[in-house]
Amino acid sequence: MRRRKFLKKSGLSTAGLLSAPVLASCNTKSNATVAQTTSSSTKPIVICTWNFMNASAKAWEVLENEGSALDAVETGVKVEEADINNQTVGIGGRPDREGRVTLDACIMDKDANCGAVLCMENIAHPISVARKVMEETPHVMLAGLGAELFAYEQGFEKTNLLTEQSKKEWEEWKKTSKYETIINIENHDTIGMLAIDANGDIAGGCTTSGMGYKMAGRVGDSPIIGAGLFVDNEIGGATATGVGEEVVRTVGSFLIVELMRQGKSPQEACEEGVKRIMKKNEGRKDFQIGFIAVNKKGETGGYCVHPGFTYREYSENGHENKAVESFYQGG
Ligand code: SD4
Repeated sequence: MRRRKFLKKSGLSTAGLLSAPVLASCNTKSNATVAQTTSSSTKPIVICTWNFMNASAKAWEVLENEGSALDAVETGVKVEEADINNQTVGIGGRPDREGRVTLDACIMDKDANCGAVLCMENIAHPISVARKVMEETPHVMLAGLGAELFAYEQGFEKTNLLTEQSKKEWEEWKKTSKYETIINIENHDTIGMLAIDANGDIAGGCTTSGMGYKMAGRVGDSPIIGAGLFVDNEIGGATATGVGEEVVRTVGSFLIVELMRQGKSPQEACEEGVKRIMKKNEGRKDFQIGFIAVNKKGETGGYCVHPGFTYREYSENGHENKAVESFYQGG
C-alpha cells in the first residue's frame, strides 16, 4: 500500500507520525544477527540533514535516472558545497580563527570503500576529492596540504573559498574572539546525505567547513568514517550534524548502524545515539547534534538534542522536510 502523504512539496511533518515500525525480521540466534530485508523490494530514496531541498532534488534526479547511490550523494552534496550563501559547507564557509576556510568531507559506498579529506584549503568540492581518495589511492584519508596537492594532481582548480560576506563576519568576530557554539543558528548546517539506488545499494557523503572560527587545524566528525558518516550495505546508513567533538566521542554514525543491526528502527537507533551522547554530558544544554538514518528497507528516522533540526527526504512519493523529535523539549 502506497501512501501519498509525502506529496506536500515543502510541508513539515513530525517524524514521529511517519516513523517506521521496528524491523521485524531479526534473527534471534544472535544479537549481532542482522535485522534486514532483501534489497530487491527497496525503492530509491535519499535523505539529508537539514532542509537542503536543492541538494536532495539533485540527488533524486540521479536516482530517478537509475544512477548509483554513490553518484547521487556526490552530486547532491556538491550543490551545497557550491552555494556561497551556505556558510558551513564548501565555498563561502566560515573560516577558522586565522581566517582560513578549511574543509572536511567523506564518502562511503556499498562495498565499504571510503575516502575522506580533512582540513583542506582552496578546493571547492571536497566531496569529489574524497571520492578520488577512495577510488585513486590506497588510502582512506588525506589531510591538509597533502589533500590539496592531491586534488591539483587530479585536476581540481585552486579556488578562493573565503567570500566577502564570510570575511566581513570573521573580521567582526575577531573584535571579541568569543568562541561559542550556537544552537541551530547557522552554526550547524553540515550536509550529510544517504541514498539507496534502484539496486537497493546504499551510499553516503558528508561535507562541511566545520565549526565557524574553530582553532586552526581542528577537525570534527564530518570527515571521520564511523563518526560523521557510516554505511553498511547490509544494514543501512547514518550521518550527523552538530558539534563534532561529541559525535566523535561516541562514534555516532557507526553506533547507529550497529543499533539497526541489532534490530532497532532508524528512528529508535537515532534516539539511542543521542541518548548515549547526553549520558556523557548530563545537564549540558549548550550544543546541538542531529542524526539521521536509513535502513535497508528504505525506512528513515532522525533525532536531535534540541528542537529545530530537520531532515529532507526525497523518494518516488515526493519530498518533504521532516521535523524530528528532540532530547530537550526547548528552553
Ligand atoms: C563539525 N559536525 O565540524 C560539524 C559541524 C556542523 O554544520 O555540523 N556544522 O563538528
